[in-house]
Amino acid sequence: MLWRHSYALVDGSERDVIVVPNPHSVGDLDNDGTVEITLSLFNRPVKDLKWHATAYHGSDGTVAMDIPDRFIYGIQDADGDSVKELFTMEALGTTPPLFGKLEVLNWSVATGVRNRLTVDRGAYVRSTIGPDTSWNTIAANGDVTILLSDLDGDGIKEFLTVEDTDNELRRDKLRCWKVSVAGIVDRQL
Ligand SMILES: [Ca+2]
Ligand SMILES: [Ca+2]
Ligand SMILES: [Ca+2]
Ligand SMILES: [Ca+2]
Repeated sequence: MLWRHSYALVDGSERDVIVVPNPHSVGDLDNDGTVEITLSLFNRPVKDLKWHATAYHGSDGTVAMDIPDRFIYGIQDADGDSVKELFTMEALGTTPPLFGKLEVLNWSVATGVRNRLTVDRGAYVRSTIGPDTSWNTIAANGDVTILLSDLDGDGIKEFLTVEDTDNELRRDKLRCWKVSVAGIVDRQL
């Protein structure tokens, strides 16, 4: 074993941390040749009763990235530059909201966190990864990630968001976002 983080309390009292992995949690997040483990953690790595978008260095388990108040819905390289995009939502309570502030972020040791897109009162359209993979999970929703696909066949990937623009907790707007290194732009459905 290289390293471990134990989240169970030794006295057997109630668990004080929630760990939510993603189908793409293990991999090189910033394309620097080293593997990171990227997770949504509640109450860790800082014990502050907040969600954290967290990446641990795969080699030694030390904290590489820690973005408080963020929940991760997708970890995928959408624009093909080998740096993975983090599809996050602002989460201020113990449960991420139905609609929230979405931010697509890049992170690297060299540059820190970089914002690629912000969508207010939004949610990602998500899908389960296919049954044909060799990958498996026991985590709730552990096989769910954002829907990211070349929807119009132009060789550039798109993803979808829904928004609740009038704040009554029902979706009233669907947008398709085209992701390239130059930027993430509304494709105007
Ligand atoms: Ca890395
Ligand atoms: Ca990328
Ligand atoms: Ca496309
Ligand atoms: Ca609405």
